Amino acid sequence: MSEAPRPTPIAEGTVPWPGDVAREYAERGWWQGRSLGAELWDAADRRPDAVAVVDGDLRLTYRSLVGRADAAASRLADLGLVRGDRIVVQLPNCWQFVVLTLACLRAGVVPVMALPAHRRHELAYLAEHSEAAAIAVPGELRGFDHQAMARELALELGLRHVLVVADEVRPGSVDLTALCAEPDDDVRPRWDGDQPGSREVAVFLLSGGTTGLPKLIARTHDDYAYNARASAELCGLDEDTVYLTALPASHNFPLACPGILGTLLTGGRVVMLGSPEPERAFAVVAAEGVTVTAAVPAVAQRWLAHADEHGADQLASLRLLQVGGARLADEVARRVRPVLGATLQQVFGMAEGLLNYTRLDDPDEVICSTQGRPMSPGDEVRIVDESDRDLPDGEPGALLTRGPYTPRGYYRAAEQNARAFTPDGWYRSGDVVRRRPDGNLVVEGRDKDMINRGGEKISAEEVENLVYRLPEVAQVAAVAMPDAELGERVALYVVLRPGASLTLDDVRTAMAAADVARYKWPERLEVVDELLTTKVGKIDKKALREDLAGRLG
Ligand code: OOB
Repeated sequence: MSEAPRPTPIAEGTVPWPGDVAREYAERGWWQGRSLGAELWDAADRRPDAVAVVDGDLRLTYRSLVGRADAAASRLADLGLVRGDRIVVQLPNCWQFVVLTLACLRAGVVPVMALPAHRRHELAYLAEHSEAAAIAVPGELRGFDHQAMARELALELGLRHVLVVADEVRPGSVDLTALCAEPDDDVRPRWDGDQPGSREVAVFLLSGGTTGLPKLIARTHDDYAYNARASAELCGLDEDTVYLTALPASHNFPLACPGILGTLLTGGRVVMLGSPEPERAFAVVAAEGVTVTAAVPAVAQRWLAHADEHGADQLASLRLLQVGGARLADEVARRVRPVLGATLQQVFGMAEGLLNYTRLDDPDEVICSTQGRPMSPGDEVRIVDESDRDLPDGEPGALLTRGPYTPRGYYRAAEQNARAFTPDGWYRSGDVVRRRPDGNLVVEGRDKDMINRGGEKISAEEVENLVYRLPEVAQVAAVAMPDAELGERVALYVVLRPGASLTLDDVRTAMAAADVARYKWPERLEVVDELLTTKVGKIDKKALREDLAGRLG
């Protein structure tokens, strides 16, 4: 193994934990000083013949999984992609996602975890901001030609490679399925190239979005391995665990809470499924004996409705249903065990780090009416008023946090960091929570300008910036519209220029033309004479939300 003499190539732009804090995290054993790759390969070596990944008819043993990932690391190196390079990864839930991610973790190539729903608008920004060398996409997905989009982007931005999972890989693109194939004579059996240090960046996650442009969260090997390992332990994962990945795999929740990485660290089995749609998902749970899965509240509600109609016999093996990403209504929470037969775990987490979980043996009252408590004894949580003064238990306030898996700043974002982090490194989550005397947190709302559409986070500012491009628009505000199915959808309040007219369709057409991910497209338009403002003249979003509630009846 060659020790890299050069400095960490991408430490620039990240905000490290202070030295004494990092030392404590290491001394307490939370940071193990090893790369995620090293930890995963150890786990694989303990159970080489056990099935690690299932995708449809394909079943990969641990031996095959790490063999393929090692081979993929070599093949990436042959393409000139080495430690410190970034790849924008936009893949659906498929086995290639797992092999590519493991290859990256092994060789120190950093995946930028994009969503399948993203389009040029998002991907161009992510590629540029991360200075990506390559992009990985499906050929076609839900009728959209990702390969064509990726090749345009590559040309425009000078990406060196387009990696594609498809039956038909066009000349000039790299066949990602072949890249993830079993080792052949051309590649060394075990990756013996550069390996990343534990304090280096393992993955870039995307922030939930409160600013005009999404931010990248640089999660290190030390912190992300702890995130996955400690989550796996808290959730009682073991070698018999069969984890169903039904949410988009590049989200922190299904990736590492404990998700794919936590399951693989424990020697369990990961089942990849393209969508959480209940008919398919229930059948796969039954066929594969799934024991654990993660859902957002909108998915949990669909599963409950499906079970109401067709029963839940197919879910007999399901032991644990994790629900998070948005507030789960207490009434819905109370139906999970009786209807689906699984223990509910509420998860209040964030890609920025802090994870709160209800514990498996908590009383029903805690599981059904709180969003749990921090995972780690190293997690620090403060609940504060507008002046950052600590509030007593029981009083709702803004959540601030620091800890062994919560980085101290976004990547290359000094200006946003000044707002989103306090000078002594507390992350301002933007959530309004209350702490009960038993330590559990209840999410009461939020003070950040974001719309949570079925767990997908949409920055109001980003939508507003896009709408301001329309010549008809004088003033715009994007606000959350309550929705029974998804929790929230995007609604717009618009003041038009004199004589102009505008319909919702016009706005959505403009969003499509700007290649914006569809989940961000507004779903209601209110044209008004003026926008309600606060005493200091800022647009009053709270008043607008109340106005909208009135109009919706
Ligand atoms: C998860 O991560 P992100 O980064 O997509 O979004 C984080 C935000 C939180 O700040 C909060 O506003 C909201 O999503 N949220 C919840 C929640 N879980 C997340 N709000 C109310 N109740 C909950 N249970 O969403 C995420 C990351 C890891 C695990 C689970 C969820």
